[in-house]
Amino acid sequence: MSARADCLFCRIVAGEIPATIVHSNDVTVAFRDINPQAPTHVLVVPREHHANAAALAEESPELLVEVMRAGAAVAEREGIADSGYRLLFNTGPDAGQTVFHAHLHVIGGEPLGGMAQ
Ligand code: DGP
Repeated sequence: MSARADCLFCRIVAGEIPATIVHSNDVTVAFRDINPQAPTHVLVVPREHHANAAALAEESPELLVEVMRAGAAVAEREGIADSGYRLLFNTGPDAGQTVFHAHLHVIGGEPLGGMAQ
């Protein structure tokens, strides 16, 4: 799927909006969340536009795997792989999804309570 001019994360991927990039490869980009909920809070996005994780799973399942692999690589690089971290996709408005370009939250760096972000 091609980049969308009205999509915030497409614009970050394109370098049109600044972000603190911590990891990138041919198919994914990872950058720090602007409103971190824990000492480490990174978002991993596919370079291609997909509206949410469910759409990504349907439209490009191999890319979903790459997003998960990038999340694990970020956790290693951030030094939280051994202590543990949360991988989270908010999917749809009731889950609190506010940006409709699939993104994996990588959250950790302290003990995390409950299930919610
Ligand atoms: P969600 O609620 O799952 O759709 O998460 C969207 C996240 O995106 C939220 O945690 C805040 C983050 N965010 C929103 N705008 C920006 C931005 O311009 N830059 C960065 N780095 N993060 C953003």
